[in-house]
Amino acid sequence: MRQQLKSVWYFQTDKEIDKLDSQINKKYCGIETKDGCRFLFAYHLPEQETSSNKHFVAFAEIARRLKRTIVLTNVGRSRIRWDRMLPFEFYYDVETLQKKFPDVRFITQEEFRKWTKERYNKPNAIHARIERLEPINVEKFVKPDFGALKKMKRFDFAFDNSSAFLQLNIGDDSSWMTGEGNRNMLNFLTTTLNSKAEVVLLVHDRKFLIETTNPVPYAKHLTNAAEKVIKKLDKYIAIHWRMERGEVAMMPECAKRLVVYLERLASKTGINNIYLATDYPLLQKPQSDTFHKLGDEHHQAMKILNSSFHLNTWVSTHSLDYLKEYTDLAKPLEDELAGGGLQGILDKLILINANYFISGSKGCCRIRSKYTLRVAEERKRLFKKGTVRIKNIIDRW
Ligand SMILES: Nc1nc2c(ncn2[C@@H]2O[C@H](COP(=O)(O)OP(=O)(O)OP(=O)(O)O)[C@@H](O)[C@H]2O)c(=O)[nH]1
Ligand SMILES: [Mg+2]
Repeated sequence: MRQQLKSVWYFQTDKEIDKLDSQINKKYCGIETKDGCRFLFAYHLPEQETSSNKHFVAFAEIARRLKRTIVLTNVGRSRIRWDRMLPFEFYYDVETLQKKFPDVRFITQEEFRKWTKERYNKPNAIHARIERLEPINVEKFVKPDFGALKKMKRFDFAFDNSSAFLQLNIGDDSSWMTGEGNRNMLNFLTTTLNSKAEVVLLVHDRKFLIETTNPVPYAKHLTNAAEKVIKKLDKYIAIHWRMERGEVAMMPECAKRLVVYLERLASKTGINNIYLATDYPLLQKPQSDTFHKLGDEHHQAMKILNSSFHLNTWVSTHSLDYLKEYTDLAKPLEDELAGGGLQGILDKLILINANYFISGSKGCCRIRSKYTLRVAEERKRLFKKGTVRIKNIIDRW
């Protein structure tokens, strides 16, 4: 390939090279567009899965407004980021996302990477960072900061003196969370990102959303795996214990309180199956990569629970054993299962469908966890729809 590339450079005219590039564009963009390919690549979403998921939908909306193809950024260990090893479709149901955005074109990160590599004249790019700074809805041209971009050697972009590095100020949540503020923010982003560059590289500083964002649904292989557990357990009480940021010293006491709570609930409802979802390390590492303070108290708490009940978990139910079939992804999947990511999604789906859902009280867990709140939100939706198995939305032990 290198050889061929060289000979092309030495013996072809500019016009011929343009023609070759235009063929490459056609191969990856599918359609013959007057302007060639136009991509939006949100390459690093800073939050963990529950929030990043919604952020990605916001980027899809921006791609729609800009009439750009959106790159389906890789995923792994509960993040949506270019440097992760699993394809986007391993976490998410791309078909359903496509139905939500029928006029947006998608490209996998791998195909996008190949496009940048194959091009003779490398695609030109601009870089924009959405910041929660004031004055709001103001763009600033900033000094090129190649920071993370330098590490992205697997892609090839052309930055020249005219390549813009933009800082887009949207202010804090109160400026853009709802209503007119939200519409203004989106219009501002759409206008400022309306560039002729072939690639818009976009990052953001933690939070930004479109008002009515529903999350991207999860991949079919995960909903099927969850469905099997839900069917097998039939009636079950599910607990979400997000230990990170609970008070470490309180953990054993919290476990004792949970045992009492569960005994009462089981006898009141006649349901004895218990499913535990937690960020505690069921295998090697905590299942949240921001969970740094794992102490003896966490282990004691888990011992108390285990000695009181038979706890069903994603490990005990072997519900992710089928991932061994993906031999070409063996290494990233091994890393994933030792830490967190896919199992967090599976747990979430099982929690959503439990007959009873309980989570910790103040001090015992991360009480404002978006993960827990997302489960409650979805249960509420199912309850309102008349799903009979949902007996409560959320209670705290
Ligand atoms: N397997 C598993 N993983 C979990 C569980 N709870 C949290 N995690 C992991 O920890 C991550 C938590 O990140 P988020 O999804 O952002 O939720 P959160 O951190 O509770 O919410 P915020 O702090 O508000 O962002 C999840 O994505 C999972 O990977 C759980 O019950 N089971
Ligand atoms: Mg988080």
